[in-house]
This record gives sequence, structure tokens and C-alpha cells, in this order.
Amino acid sequence: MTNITETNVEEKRMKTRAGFTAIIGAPNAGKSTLVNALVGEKVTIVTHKVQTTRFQIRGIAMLGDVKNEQAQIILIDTPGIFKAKETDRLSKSMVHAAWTGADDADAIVHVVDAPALYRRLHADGSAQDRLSVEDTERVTAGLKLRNRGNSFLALNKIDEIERDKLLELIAHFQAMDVYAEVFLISALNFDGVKDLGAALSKAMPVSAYLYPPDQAADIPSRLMAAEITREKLFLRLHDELPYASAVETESWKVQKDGSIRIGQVIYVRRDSQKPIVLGKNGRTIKDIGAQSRHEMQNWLGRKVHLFLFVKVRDNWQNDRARYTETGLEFDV
Ligand SMILES: Nc1nc2c(ncn2[C@@H]2O[C@H](COP(=O)(O)OP(=O)(O)OP(=O)(O)O)[C@@H](O)[C@H]2O)c(=O)[nH]1
Ligand SMILES: [Mg+2]
Repeated sequence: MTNITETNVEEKRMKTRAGFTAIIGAPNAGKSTLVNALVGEKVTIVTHKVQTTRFQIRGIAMLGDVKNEQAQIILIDTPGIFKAKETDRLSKSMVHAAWTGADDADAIVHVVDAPALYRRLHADGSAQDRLSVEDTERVTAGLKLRNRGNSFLALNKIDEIERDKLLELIAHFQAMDVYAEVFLISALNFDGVKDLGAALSKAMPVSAYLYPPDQAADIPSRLMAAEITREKLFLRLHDELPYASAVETESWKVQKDGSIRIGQVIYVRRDSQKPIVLGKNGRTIKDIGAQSRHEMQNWLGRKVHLFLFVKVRDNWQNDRARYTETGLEFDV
């Protein structure tokens, strides 16, 4: 006796794919912005500061296709790859995390800040542009070495560059013979993101879903909450605060009325940085807290009471516990 229900028939008709795509590239290229654009909601923080992303964050995109195919793409947002100083543990584990993400993936997207690269190739770039080009070249060389035929190039920020300049960049990369396909995108405006998503869908292996189809990210809530505050901190204080500042969620308690009480510590490295974070009469930290709480409420869909503290902790970069918590490897 056959006993096939409607849904079973439906599932049989639908081919599902699922796999991993690593998003790699120089700091500030727009990797996290692209991950959020592909997922369709914010799962990873974005700032104009380089080296915002510190560890692998997984965003999950569900992308459909005309031929009744549905792909679950697990996007690995990685730290910007850059040359790590031998002595700098945080940078070294970030580089390591980025390449590990790429090596384990079914597809790789190399995101390039197109306007910055163009400026640099024509020698009127800033110091940061120069750095970004060296990192871009390092990534291309690393991909060439791996030669797996699954790398896509995404020339990003096309909203800020003229067409003829873009054509020059395309030629520049095509000559390298590393990428299966080149995409022109603006992760910020969602321009070209759909086409890139379609190509990634096809590159995923046929497989059952690896996560529940309605899950958008794989990051512990406490860590995501800390990331949200770190984003607000950086956006507010960018140049005044060294990038080594960190945020930790120390407490998370669901109250009787359903609201959540979250306690976080902002770690700075020196006493002199404490008043910068606090601001006059505590104004700065109040603003940061208000912005962070607002975003946490949108994300969690309920009321949040947020308590921020500032502490000085020198040398947190050598603290093993921090690394295990974020999935970075300490001994790289
Ligand atoms: N104009 C423009 N700006 C963009 C675009 N994509 C990203 N940006 C901006 O570029 C800056 C860096 O973006 P992120 O997404 O944080 O870059 P990232 O590559 O993740 O940076 P790290 O995590 O530091 O390696 C932010 O200010 C973004 O708003 C784009 O398509 N156009
Ligand atoms: Mg990032």
C-alpha cells in the first residue's frame, strides 16, 4: 500500500543543495556587508574600521532557483586577511581563521574593494588603500596556490567607481586566471548580489539541509550581543579607540516579564582610554548603550535592559579563554 502524503511528493520534486561558502578578502572590502545582503538580514557587524570581523561567523542564506531547486548556503564571514606580525597573536589567529574557512568550503568568494584597488593601481591611494592592495594580492596568490576551481571574484563597491575603470580591473584579474567567474556588485545597494547568489547556489553540493531552513545565523546569542555593542562602540569612537578594545557579555537573564537583562563589559587596554569610552558625564557610553539596546531589541523581539561597564584589561589578546570562546585558535 502506498502512503505518500502531499508534502512527501513536494519534497521529492524539490532538489535541495547545501554547503559552505567562505567570504574572504582584505580588511574593509565589504565581506560582512555581503554576508548580510545574501542572508537578507543582519547577522554580522559592519563598520568602516579595518579588521572589524575577528572570527568566523556563519550566516545562512536560503536561495531559490527557477528549476525548483533550493540551496542553503552557509556563508562563512572571515576576518580580513592581512600580513600578521609574528608577535601579534590576535592578528595571527585571524589570518588562520580566514584561510581555514576557505580551505573547508565548497565555494570561495574573494571580495575586493574595487575603488580602493583602482586608486592604488594608479598610485594615488591612501596608506590604507595600499595595505588593502597588498592583502588583495596575497589572497589571489593564496587562491592560485590552492587552485580548486571554486573561487569567485566579487568586485565590490561599484556604486563608487566608473564603468571604464571597472573594465580595467576586470582585465587585471582575468589575466591572473584564478577565478571561475567575476561578479560586479554593490553589497551596500544589493546590486548584483542576486546573480552572485545564484552562482553560489549552483556550486553547492546536492544535500539535505544542514540547518533548520528558518535559521539565519549560527552564533551564540551572548556573542552576537557582544558584537552588536562592539559595532556601536567602533562606529562612535572609531579613531579614538584602538581596535584591540573588546566587549564581553557577562550576564544574560530572562526576567519574569519576558524582558532580558544583559550585562556587558567593554575592555580597554589602558586607563587613559576609559574616559574616552565614558565621555563627559557618561554621555558617550549612554549613547552607545542606547543604540546597542535598540538593535538587540529588534533582533530578539523583546525588551532588553542593558548594563555596560568599562574595565581596563591589558593583554587580553594573550588570554586563552577569549580565544576558545570565539573559536579562534590560540596556538597558531
Ligand atoms: N560604497 C559602498 N560601501 C560599501 C559597500 N560594501 C561595504 N561598504 C562599506 O565598507 C565598509 C566596510 O564594510 P565591512 O562589511 O565591515 O567590510 P569587511 O570586509 O567585513 O571588513 P573587516 O571585517 O574589517 O575585514 C563599511 O563602511 C561598509 O558600509 C558597497 O557596496 N559600497
Ligand atoms: Mg567584516
